[in-house]
Amino acid sequence: MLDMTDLVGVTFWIISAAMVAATYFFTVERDRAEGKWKTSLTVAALVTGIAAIHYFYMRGVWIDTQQSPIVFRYVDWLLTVPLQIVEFYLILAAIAVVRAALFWKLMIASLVMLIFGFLGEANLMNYWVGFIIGMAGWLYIIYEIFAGEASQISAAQGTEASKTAFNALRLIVTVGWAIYPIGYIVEPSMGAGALNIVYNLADFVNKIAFGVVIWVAATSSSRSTA
Ligand SMILES: *C/C=C(C)/C=C/C=C(C)/C=C/C1=C(C)CCCC1(C)C
Repeated sequence: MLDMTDLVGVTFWIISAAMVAATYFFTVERDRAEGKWKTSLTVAALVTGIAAIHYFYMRGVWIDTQQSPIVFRYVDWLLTVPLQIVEFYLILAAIAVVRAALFWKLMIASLVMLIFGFLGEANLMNYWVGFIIGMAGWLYIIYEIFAGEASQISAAQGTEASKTAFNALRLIVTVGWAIYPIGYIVEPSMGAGALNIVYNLADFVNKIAFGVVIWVAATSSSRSTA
C-alpha cells in the first residue's frame, strides 16, 4: 500500500502517471509532425513508455523495501539513455550526412557513464571511483555536443527548427542531466529517500521535457513548410 506520508513513494506514483500520459501524447501527436520528424517523436514515446514500465516496478520495490530499486533504475537508464543519444543523431541526420563514428562515440560515452555509475552505486566497486569514471563519460558527451563534430554539423547545416531542437537538447543534457550526479553525491549523507526523490525529479525533466522539445520542433517545422 502507498502510505500518505511516504513522499518518495508518492513521487514514484506521480512520475508513473506522467510517463504514461506523455507516452500517449507523443504517440498521438506524431500524426501532426512532418515526415522526418515522425521517427523522433516515436523515439520520444519509446523513452517515456519504457520508463513508465520501470516506474511501476520501482514504486513496488520502494513501497515493499524502502530501498533504492538500483537494478530497475539502471536497466531503465541503459535502455532510455541510448535512445536519447539516437535522438541527437536523428536530428542531425535529418539535415546532413553524419558519420556513424559520431553516433558510436556518443553511445560509448553514455555506456561508460552508466556502467560505472551502477558499479559504484551497487558497491561493486569503490563508490567514488565509479562516480569519477562515470563523470568522465558525461563530460565527454558535453564536449562533443558543444565543441565537437555534432555541434559543428548543427551550426553549419542546421535548419531553424533543427538548431532550436539541438540547442534545447544539449541544454537538457548539461543542466538536466546534472541532477543525477547531484543525487549520487547526496546519497551517502542523506540516504536512499533523498536519492530517489532527486532521480525521480530528474527523470521527469529529462524524459518528458526532452520529448516536449522534440515535439515543439517537430510541429513547428511542419507548420513552416505547410
Ligand atoms: C532517462 C534517464 C536519464 C536521462 C538518465 C541519465 C543519467 C545520468 C546522466 C547519470 C549520470 C551519472 C554521472 C554523470 C556520474 C556517475 C553517476 C551517474 C550514473 C548518476
